[in-house]
Amino acid sequence: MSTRSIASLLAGASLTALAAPVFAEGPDPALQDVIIVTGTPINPATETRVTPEAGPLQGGDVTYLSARTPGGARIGNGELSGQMQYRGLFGERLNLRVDGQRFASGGPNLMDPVFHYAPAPLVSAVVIDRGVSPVSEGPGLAGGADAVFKRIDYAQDGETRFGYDLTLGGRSVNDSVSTGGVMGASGEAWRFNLLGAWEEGADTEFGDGVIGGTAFERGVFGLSAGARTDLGEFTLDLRRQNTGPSGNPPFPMDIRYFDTDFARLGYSRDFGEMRLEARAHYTDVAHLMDNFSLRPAPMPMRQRATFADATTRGGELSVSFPALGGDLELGIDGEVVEHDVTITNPNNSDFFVTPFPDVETERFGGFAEWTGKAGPFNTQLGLRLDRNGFDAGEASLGPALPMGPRRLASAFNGADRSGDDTTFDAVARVWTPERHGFSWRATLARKQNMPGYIQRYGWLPIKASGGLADGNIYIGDLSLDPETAWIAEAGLDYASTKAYLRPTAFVRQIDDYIQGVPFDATVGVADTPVEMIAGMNGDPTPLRWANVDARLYGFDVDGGYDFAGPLRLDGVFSYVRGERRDIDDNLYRIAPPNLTVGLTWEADVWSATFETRAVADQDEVSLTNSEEATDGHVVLSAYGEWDVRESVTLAAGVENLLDEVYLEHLAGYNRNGFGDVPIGERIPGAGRGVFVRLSLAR
Ligand SMILES: [Cu+2]
Repeated sequence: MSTRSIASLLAGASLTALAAPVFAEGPDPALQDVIIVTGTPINPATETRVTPEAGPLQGGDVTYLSARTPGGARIGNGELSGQMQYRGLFGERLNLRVDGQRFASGGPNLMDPVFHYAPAPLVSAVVIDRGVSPVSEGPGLAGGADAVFKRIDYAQDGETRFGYDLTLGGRSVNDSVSTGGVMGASGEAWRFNLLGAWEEGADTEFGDGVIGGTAFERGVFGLSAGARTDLGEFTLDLRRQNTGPSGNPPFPMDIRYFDTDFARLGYSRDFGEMRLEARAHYTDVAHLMDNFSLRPAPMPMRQRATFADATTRGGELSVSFPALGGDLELGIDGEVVEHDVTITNPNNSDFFVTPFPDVETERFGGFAEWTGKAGPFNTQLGLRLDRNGFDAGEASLGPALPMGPRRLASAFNGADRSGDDTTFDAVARVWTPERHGFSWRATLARKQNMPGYIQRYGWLPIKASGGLADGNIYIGDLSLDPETAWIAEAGLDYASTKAYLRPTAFVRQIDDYIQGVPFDATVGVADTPVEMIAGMNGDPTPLRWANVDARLYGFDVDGGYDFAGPLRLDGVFSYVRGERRDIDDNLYRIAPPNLTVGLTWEADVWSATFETRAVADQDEVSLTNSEEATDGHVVLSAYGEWDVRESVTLAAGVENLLDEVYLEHLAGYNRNGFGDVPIGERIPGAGRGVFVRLSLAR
């Protein structure tokens, strides 16, 4: 084994085959996994080579990438609507950020989950909070992740620097292109870059034909700038994303557009040993979806076009300074979020209804986080307290709506829709300094999560479930309590010159876990207005959101071994089990046990990997959500990369070598009549296809 590969093993440079972690990056490897996506090395001190991630290009959605990490999985609700699952939790339970910014999605079914706004060509790294997120990053039930954007950073040497970091990719399985990146200039005291991305694809093919409604298009443009002055550092980030018509086969509707604006102002200044940071941010989402333009149109009477808007205004202020033998960070933060949704029929102006009228939630919180040495241990201790308020406006309906919805609307309008709750988080993490290659770690945490606006305010029986895509109609509950998770984890990180291994076992006991339960005791008997309307809308057994008791536990590990000579083996294994504690049932949409192993031949300027991904059956399914079991499968891929010359890297490969037809357990059930997947069947994985990706960076 050469010195280069030893160094790169530690720096993660050559471990990119499975998007394996970068050990020498970030605040501490015990706390975070860093997946380098492409281009710019994050830490120039340990990495000078351009090291594009050599995993197969599976699309522009970075959740394909986070799914390749321990505990990671992807909820497939559309090519641009993938949700990260982490140790069995997904959706708004995870604390997800795009380039450090928190914001609310616009779609009531999360057609635009947070990472919808992080197209892969713009992302330099996905930083995953291992296990639980630190309280300083905001609330969230357990773990989280940040999709960090590429950037032309301040120059180091006093000279003006021009730089770019671009990715050009294509896949044959859906005739897609995925291009974008950043370009700009910087000096020691200033930096400026433009950013942009364009992605477009046709329907995805699989062994038995095409998957209808999987075409997509998305464009982003914006800028990032910073200035270091005598008064401190100022930063500005502006970005616009226009998502065009993009299919969501597991949902009743498809994306017509998302027009979303992001803005952020930042300020930081050092006063001796104290550091002050402040940020103000704004996000505005405008969304239209419908059930007729990207799938067989229903009769004019049943055509629907739904407008949804969301606005987030937020800010953060923190100071950090040495204290008690470590570093103490004290901060306040918060945001005001507005949601509004209107369902229309484009053929009948008398038909409109507001299922989530003028919902407003606000949060104001404070935290204290101390990082330092406690005896022989490295320690992170955090406390967070948040005050959460919520309110909704009055539902309105057009004259074309029948009596049933009218009665429900007037009951909703007569109810007390406002309230508040205090949530409290505590995190304690310890890990030992690395000794003989070993670092032991343990986490204890209590985390809380507010009910979502869908779960609280859904007064109209419709299939808006915050992205569950289980086909059920849901009804909200104004009196839901916050979810409370009690989390324990233990694991170790081992790294030597030849091998690495990072196993973790975890348990998450969740009280007041919010999920659907049968609407009443007489399931299937339409003896309430809700059940009658739900029956007319296609689900005679609707669910209502309720606080139940749940538990998630499991084990995951990644590891690798560098054989004598150019051969290397890397692998990731994840196992998670989710169950109800109050009744005999499983949690919905939990990833089956899975193992990915890559065997890599690594030469000086090129490498080639043969990858096997084995997924077990999943029959621990949720009866409440009518979830279907899936069979296991094995998918083979091969790919490689070549450093053509400095700052130019070419990657290429074949995914699904044997053109296997397989069902992803976490993909939804097809509801789009176009294409070759029968309605009601789980959406299959992509068929055989080649990809190429060219990365240019300097
Ligand atoms: Cu939508």
